[in-house]
Amino acid sequence: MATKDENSTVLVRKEQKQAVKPPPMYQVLLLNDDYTPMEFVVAIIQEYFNKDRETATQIMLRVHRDGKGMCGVYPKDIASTKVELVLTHARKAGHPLQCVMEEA
Ligand code: TYC
Repeated sequence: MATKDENSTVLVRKEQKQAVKPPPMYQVLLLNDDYTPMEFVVAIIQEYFNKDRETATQIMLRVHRDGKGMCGVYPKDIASTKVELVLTHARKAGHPLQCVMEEA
């Protein structure tokens, strides 16, 4: 924005630095356990993380092998809603599946 001082000199304000950072993003992870059926985990990944069956199977197998695996990256409120939906679904079905979020 341009203004004038008392001598009519045109003063041009320096461009302000961007003050607003993009919101932090959160990874949603599934954790392995010995009891939740593989097929149930695949269905969960398909339903809540919009993956096709093949991708969901790969993610499930990674969790099974490595102990945890990433299902997606989202803004905080969406990540936390997904965690809650997954946990509610798993508990209703009687499975101990664990789902957590961490800053990406
Ligand atoms: N380990 C489980 C089994 O052998 C399968 C499993 C995979 C469980 C991923 C949880 O997040 C998980 N039935």
